[in-house]
Amino acid sequence: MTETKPVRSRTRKVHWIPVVAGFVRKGKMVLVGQRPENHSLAGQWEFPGGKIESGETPEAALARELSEELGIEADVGELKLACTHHYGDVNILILFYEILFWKGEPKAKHHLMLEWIEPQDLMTRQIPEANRKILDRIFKALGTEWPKSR
Ligand code: DGT
Repeated sequence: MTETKPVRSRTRKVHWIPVVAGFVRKGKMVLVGQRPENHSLAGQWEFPGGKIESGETPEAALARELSEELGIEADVGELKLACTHHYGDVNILILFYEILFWKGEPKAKHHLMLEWIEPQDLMTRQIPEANRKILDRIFKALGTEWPKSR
């Protein structure tokens, strides 16, 4: 009788968290929010958004997050950028959508503070490493040139 060896999978289970974020635009400006104290990456400036819940489409998740965080009714536009990152043992996939139209005035219902900034101001802000490492792609998605002095 021939001995059959157990087949061992080489793939380890990886924990992925899908996240959506919005490039909320007003002319050249984009909206950023400062992450609250009791959350990871506290004090860092991010694009509003959050985790996709089970059964949600990414667009519905972003519309929900923008309603909860900013109190606006957003018309979720084009998917502009996707990236991955890992923090410790967690992997995140972030989908960035353009938000050109919405109802209501954004208010900081979740963030410490909201600010409309020029994309180039992201260079000098404390932003999540997931965003820092793709800043050139973020600038491109926002239609901004990578500063020549770098
Ligand atoms: P956490 O991370 O467990 O403290 O939970 P939340 O509720 O603060 O995080 P949430 O729901 O905003 O999830 C977004 C995750 O994606 C969080 O780990 C931070 C990360 N992230 C990286 N860049 C961005 C960004 O530009 N916008 C948003 N909204 N999240 C970002």
